[in-house]
Amino acid sequence: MNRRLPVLRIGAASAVAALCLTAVPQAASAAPPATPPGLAQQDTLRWNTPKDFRIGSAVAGGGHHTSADYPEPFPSDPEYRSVLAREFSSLTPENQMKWEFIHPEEGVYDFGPADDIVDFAEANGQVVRGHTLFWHSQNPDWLENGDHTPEELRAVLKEHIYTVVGHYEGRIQQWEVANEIFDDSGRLRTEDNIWLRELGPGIIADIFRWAHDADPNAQLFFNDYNVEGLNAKSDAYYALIQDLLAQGVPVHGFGMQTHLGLQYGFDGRMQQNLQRFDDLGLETAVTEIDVRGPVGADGQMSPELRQKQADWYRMALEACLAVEDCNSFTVWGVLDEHSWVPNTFPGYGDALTMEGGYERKPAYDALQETLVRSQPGGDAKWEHHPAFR
Ligand code: 9MR
Repeated sequence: MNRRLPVLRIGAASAVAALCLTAVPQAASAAPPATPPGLAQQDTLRWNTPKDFRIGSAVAGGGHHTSADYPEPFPSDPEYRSVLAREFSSLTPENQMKWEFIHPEEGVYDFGPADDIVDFAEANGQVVRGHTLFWHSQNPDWLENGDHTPEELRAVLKEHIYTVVGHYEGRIQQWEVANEIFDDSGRLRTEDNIWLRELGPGIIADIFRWAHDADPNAQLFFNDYNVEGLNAKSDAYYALIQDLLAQGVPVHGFGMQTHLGLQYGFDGRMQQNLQRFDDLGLETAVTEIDVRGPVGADGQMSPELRQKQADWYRMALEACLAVEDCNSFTVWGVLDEHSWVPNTFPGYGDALTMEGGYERKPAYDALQETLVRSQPGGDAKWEHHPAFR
């Protein structure tokens, strides 16, 4: 992909809206209606995304949402669904494909909530990122506290991957096959990851081979947090992936979750880091971005911090857009009110790009502006919209 990011700076959201209107081209043939259904304004993230690039969101449900004081928004809230469809071209089930939800009892699968997301995505011209097949967290009790022998565990894992990946064959763009397998010092999680502990590191190659066998068209990813910059953890992935590729293991991508905190720095080498994985022939992606900061009693950061947050969103998106095969950028939820952050980090939050009644924060405007700037002269924004398929 050939994208250019001109130095032109556009400050105000209103300028962005004006730019969107002038930069969006008309279709060369089969002219689209002037006002596409569900897309009355060309003022969305999705509309302004380069045609071979996906802007995504997690779909709230499961996990911390199960104990929240709101009904799960995806099944129950038409406005939530409409914003998802309008703003994003890629969806990731936030929890609904994790082991504890999709495989709650041994040999029993519950595909319902994840099926609903995949159906919705297809109806709206969106792709789906599958999350996740191999992790140390959110595993069901029957697995973590069972008494399986290593041979049985291997069979359980293989059956799970064939069943889940096979169930969605042809419908998942990218699978997060292995999630968070290294700790921050770059050591494999051989204690808290049941599979690595019981089966050893050799299982990593097997799960990629099984997933590829079950869906040869899905792109198979590693995924982790704190790997945006150059550090021991990203170095560990870089070495492991080179090793696996040399063995012919079907690894296709590296995902940077990008859960950032304003109290830490932004590693300015994110583009360089993405590039080195790109140079291995991989797809790369920003898979779960949010940018948290200290909040007051109202749950909000200061305006100054919100501006800094917007800058960090912009820098992450610019890094991705600048790398040839960084083709997907996903925010870890739509609304601050649904975010996992305040649950896990009390006193921190305000981490996403919209709040309340889907009001846009400076971070939203920064993303939209960056998408617009990435394609001066315009590109086929409407291509991924169902109205034009
Ligand atoms: O957002 C998810 C939240 O609803 C769950 O309660 C939590 C449980 O671990 O997982 C959150 O999502 C995580 C993702 O699956 C993997 N990367 C870190 C994310 C934030 O914790």
